[in-house]
Amino acid sequence: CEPREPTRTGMSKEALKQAYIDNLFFIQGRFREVATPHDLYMAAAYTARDRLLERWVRSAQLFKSSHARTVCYLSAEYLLGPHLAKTLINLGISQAAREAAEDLELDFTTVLEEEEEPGLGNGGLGRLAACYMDSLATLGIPAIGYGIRYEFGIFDQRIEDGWQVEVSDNWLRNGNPWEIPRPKICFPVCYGGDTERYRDADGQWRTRWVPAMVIQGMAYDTPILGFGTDNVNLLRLWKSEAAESLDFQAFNIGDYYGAVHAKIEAETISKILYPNDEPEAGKELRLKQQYFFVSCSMQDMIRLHLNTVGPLEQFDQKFVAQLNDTHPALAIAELMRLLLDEHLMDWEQAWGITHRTFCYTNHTLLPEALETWPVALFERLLPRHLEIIYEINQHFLDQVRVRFFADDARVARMSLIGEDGERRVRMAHLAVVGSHQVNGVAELHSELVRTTILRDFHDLWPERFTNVTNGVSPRRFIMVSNPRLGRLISEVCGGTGWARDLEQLRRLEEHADDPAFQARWREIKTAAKRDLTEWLRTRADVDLDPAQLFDIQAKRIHEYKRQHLNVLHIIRTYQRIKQDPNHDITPRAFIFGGKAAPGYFTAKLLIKLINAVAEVINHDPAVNGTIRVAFMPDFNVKNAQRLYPAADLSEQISLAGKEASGTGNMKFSMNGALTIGTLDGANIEIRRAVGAENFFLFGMDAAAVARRQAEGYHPWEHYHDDPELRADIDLINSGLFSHGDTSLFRPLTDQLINHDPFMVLADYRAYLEAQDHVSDVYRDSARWTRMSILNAARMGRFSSDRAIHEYAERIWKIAPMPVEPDG
Ligand code: 26Y
Repeated sequence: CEPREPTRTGMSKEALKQAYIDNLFFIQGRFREVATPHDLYMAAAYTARDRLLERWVRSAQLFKSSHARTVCYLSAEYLLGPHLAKTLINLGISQAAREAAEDLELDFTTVLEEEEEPGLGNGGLGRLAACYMDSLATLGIPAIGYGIRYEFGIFDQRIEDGWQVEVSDNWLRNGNPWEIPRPKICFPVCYGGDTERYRDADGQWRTRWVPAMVIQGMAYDTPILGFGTDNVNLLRLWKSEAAESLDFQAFNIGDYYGAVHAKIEAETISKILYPNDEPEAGKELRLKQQYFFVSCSMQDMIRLHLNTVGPLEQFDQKFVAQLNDTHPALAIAELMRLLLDEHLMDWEQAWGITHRTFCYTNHTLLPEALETWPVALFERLLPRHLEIIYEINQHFLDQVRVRFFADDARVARMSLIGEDGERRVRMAHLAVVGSHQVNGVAELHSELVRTTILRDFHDLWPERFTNVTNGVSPRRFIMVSNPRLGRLISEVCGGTGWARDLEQLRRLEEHADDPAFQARWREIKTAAKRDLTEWLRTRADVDLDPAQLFDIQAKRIHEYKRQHLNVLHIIRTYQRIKQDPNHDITPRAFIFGGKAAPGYFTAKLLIKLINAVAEVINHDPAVNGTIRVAFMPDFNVKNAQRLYPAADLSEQISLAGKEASGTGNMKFSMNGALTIGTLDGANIEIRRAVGAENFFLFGMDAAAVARRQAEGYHPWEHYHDDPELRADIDLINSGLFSHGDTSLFRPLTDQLINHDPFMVLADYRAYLEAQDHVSDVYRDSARWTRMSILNAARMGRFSSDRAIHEYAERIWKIAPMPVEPDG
């Protein structure tokens, strides 16, 4: 008889079963008969976690003893998605776990469904951070992800009477088995007060910050395991607390209420994720959040460095810090403060270290999305950082003046402080000046960064600018979300190696015209469509037909993403059916998913419009089910995983020049959806990769958009000149979709006819033509299937592993450090 494997680390089915039963008993305190679904999930999570922790400890030992160079990814958001399924896959024990569950008479899927996902992000930027953490571990690159442990993540979305209703996301309610609290890893974080000058022991003039308030941040660690490796990295999220250790009690003697109030104020800082992807004016708490996590993270990095490598002069050899947009850009000023004020370094040396440590990724060109903070707010909250920013600015502008003599306009444009109107700190300028590399997230986007918003900086430091096109995790978005497709690919590639080397998808190409393979491909797509149909039937009270073309637009609701263009096409199709019941229409299900920022009125009205159109079309006997419209409530990672595998057509229809990259476009295409899209963001590169003949292109490109805008755009002319467009908009205004209320959607339609900042009307005709082409091609099932296979086959480049490899080689200068398998 074979020796029994250790229960907590064994990988066999038998070891997993024993571990599961132990965990149910000793951690949840339950036996099978009385266990709730949540108990069953927790026992499974702990079973996976034990195996994770064992690898984590080995990784940490290796990284520490070898003084490994480490990437610190600074991000205000991480949209991780459920842990359990991904962890089992990365451990390579999915199948064993499934069989163990079968033996124990557990429904594996129900156990997985029980997990509440950490929704610590809004959308693309937060999900990108999660994919990058996954790839860093998979590539064996030592990394720490720093962020905020929001007590409430992105709100849950319900749809009531067609409107979005926000419900708070109490994700920690039932406990979080994936995090390890580290009460000993905590740092003070200060706000307010004043600065004062003093002479240090060497008689040097120095500055110290005398704050008005001190709180503390405590670390919560989540281990992140790579796929097919034993490397585990660390996601370290900070929770804010009252700084009781700092004599807080004595300070508040006799003031019990005051003490409780201070505690609440401290805890407020990491309480909730702001559900916007555009800055809101005057949100002091957001600035506090940004400083909070950045200060904890920089203090932690200095502590780690002093514990291992030693002299702070070598800080930038140990660490490189990547700023995920400007949200953590304050880290530049904070590292300067720590080096100058706490470690008594001189300016030149501190600046050299800081500048060599940071890199900055820009994620937006929209002027309204660029972060700036009022100088007055800064002065009140972070007086020392404002002084440091002024000094950085002085050194920087001196450089600009030397290079561009007597060009005052340029100096004003480039300054870290905007002087038009209320004086404001420009965070993107701080990020560029304090970093040695700056990148955009798709080729077009990086080009526009260089030539528009950061043009002056590119003139000064062209070598600083580069591009790294985004990527997504094939583990999450193929293996976890579409296991049927994953199995087929493994069959073709002879194993699961493709999931670490996505270029292997090319092997699918040989089968693109094989009728038997095509039939299997279609069967996988149809099965996913059936799953989604079933889910939508119970959750959204809508009945789809898996034989229809599934046309999906899933992303945040935003005018620049142009969900309304999609709606106009639906209304056009509806009118065609009404006008000619014999009109030969390709049956379609139009499916939407996405959250609107709670304060973004137009986006919320768009959700209402989609649901209103759905209600009419889905119940009109004249339509007879030929077309259907569905809004998937609560688009999050879990639900996204149901959508991508089921899509025939992916809608990527933003106005050219507005979507920095997009990542949903990649997730759809990897799952065999064809794209209808504009020449925007990464669409351009996807089209190039899959071949123009396998992509439905329409609309103006970025240059045409710029020209149209320059010559003066008049949407009213399109409305006037195009009778079908006019009829579609008029139908909305007629009240047909709003029980006779002719004013409900006026804010939307008026905006389109009179302003149309995202040129929906200008692209309307081209979009309809492309959609007609889609309908024609879909009728030729062999042709469509071939295109679908080729799309998936050619998506290798869009793995986040490729993106991380580029960052590591070109930007971070860091090599993998593989953790050897145990024993
Ligand atoms: C300022 C704060 C409120 C804020 C919070 C979140 C601002 C922006 C965001 C999120 C931005 C975001 O998700 N941007 C998206 O990043 C993706 C990853 O690079 C891109 O693919 C996508 O085009 C871009 O819109």
